[in-house]
Order: sequence, then structure tokens, then C-alpha cells
Amino acid sequence: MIFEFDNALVRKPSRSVIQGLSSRSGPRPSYEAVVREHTNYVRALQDCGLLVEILQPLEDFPDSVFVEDPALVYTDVAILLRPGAQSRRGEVAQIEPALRRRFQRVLEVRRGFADGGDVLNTPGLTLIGLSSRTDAEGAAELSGLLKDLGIRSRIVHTPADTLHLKSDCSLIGEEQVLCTQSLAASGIFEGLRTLVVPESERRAANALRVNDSVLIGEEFPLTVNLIRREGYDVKTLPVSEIGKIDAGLSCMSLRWSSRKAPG
Ligand code: CIR
Repeated sequence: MIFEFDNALVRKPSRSVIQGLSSRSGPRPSYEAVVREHTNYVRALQDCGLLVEILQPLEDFPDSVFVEDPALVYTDVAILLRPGAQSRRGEVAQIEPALRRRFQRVLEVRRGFADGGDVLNTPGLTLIGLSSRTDAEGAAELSGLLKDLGIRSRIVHTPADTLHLKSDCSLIGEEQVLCTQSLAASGIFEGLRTLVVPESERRAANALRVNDSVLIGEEFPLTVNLIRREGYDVKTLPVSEIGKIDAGLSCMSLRWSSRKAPG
């Protein structure tokens, strides 16, 4: 199944994480609290049965804890992306050696920009969101690479006030997406059932299905109940500090299964 994973790659937060990019005007996160949330997150992945490799922190890259954005991974292929934010471009070269150690093939997006946060894998179709981080050229280039791997993709629009496509949605079941009302209304989830998060908990839409569990921020009780009522096993995690720099559950890891075919 698409969310069956046995491996994950994460990177420890650097002290500079407090300078991470943020669209919010509120307080910056505290380094110690981000480390606590990250430690908890790693433990949650391990509890879900994943073998987690932890990369060293990178002080020069405040957002490098968000390893989902510079690369995509499948069973035996990794794709190096081109992050849309100038301050994040160097993260690709930093993660490349770890990916080359782990994956037989490493492909590269060479033109335009594309962030992993804009890529939603669903059974049979990968959605690539155009956003302030992913442009048409990068999306087309990525779509071509995926096609060569036998993965069908579609380029879609991300709502204007949203950082990444996956800030507003996550695949929580084989045929079910958790998402914001605006994304559900956009019609991009044809063939999938949508579970809409309450407007007051929009950021809960970035949850993470790993094996039998859905990981979600503990600060979103309405959405937690909603997902539980659908019959899912839910694990709640503190994410309010990394939330201050626009992050949620999916962005702190790259996950893959060493056993299944790409797609
Ligand atoms: C950024 O703006 O790039 C980081 N502060 C947050 C990245 C979150 N990434 C993700 O959800 N995939």
C-alpha cells in the first residue's frame, strides 16, 4: 500500500532553525522546543515500525530539518528536486550523499523549481501542486521524470494563501484525503473521498499516514475526532513550535518502503 513504509530519513534541527522561513508574524520557535518536537516525531516513526536514519544538523540551512522538500524517494529511486526558496537550494547538495548511499538510482530535476511539499502521491496518480515554491517548468520536468518511472502525475493549482500543496492535504487512506475546504472544492481529488478539516483547524490538513497510523498535531482536537470517527488509528504529536515556521507532519521526513515497486 502507498503508505506502507519501513525506512525514513530525517535531519536533526540546527540551532539556526529559529530563523526558518515563516509566513507568520508571531513569535519565532525556540530551538529546544523544536528539538523536543523532532525527537518525539522520530520516536513516533520508530513506533510505527520504521528504521530511521538521522542526518547531522546543518547550521547554514535553517530549514534543512524539513527534508521532504529537497527530494522525493521511492523504493529504489530518489529524485533530487530544486527548492523554490533561494535559502533552501543548497539543501539538495547536502542531502544527495545520503540518498546516493541508499538508492540505486538518483535522478534530478534540472530546470525550474519544485518542492517535495508540493507532491502528493495517491494510488495511481501523483499530484504536483504549482505554488510559490513549485513553478510550471519544475513541475513539468518532475512530471517527465515520474513518467519515465511509470508514475502518472497531474499538475494542479495550490490555493494562493497556501505554502505547499500538502500544507492543505494528506492521503490518510487508500481512497481518502484529509484536506481543507478550499482544496476539496477545487475538484483536484477526483476519484478520492475527501474528509474536510474544520476551518478553525486548517493546518491539521498536513497529517501523515504511516503504516496503520495517522500522525497529526495534538493541537487539532476537532480533526483528531473526525479522523478517529472514520476508524483510523490516530497518534497525536506536539507540532506547535515547528508550526511557527509553517511546518507540519509530513515535512520532517522522507519515507519509503524498501520492498515495493515505485509508485
Ligand atoms: C519553508 O518555508 O520552507 C519551511 N519553513 C517550512 C517547510 C515545510 N515543508 C513542508 O511542509 N513540506
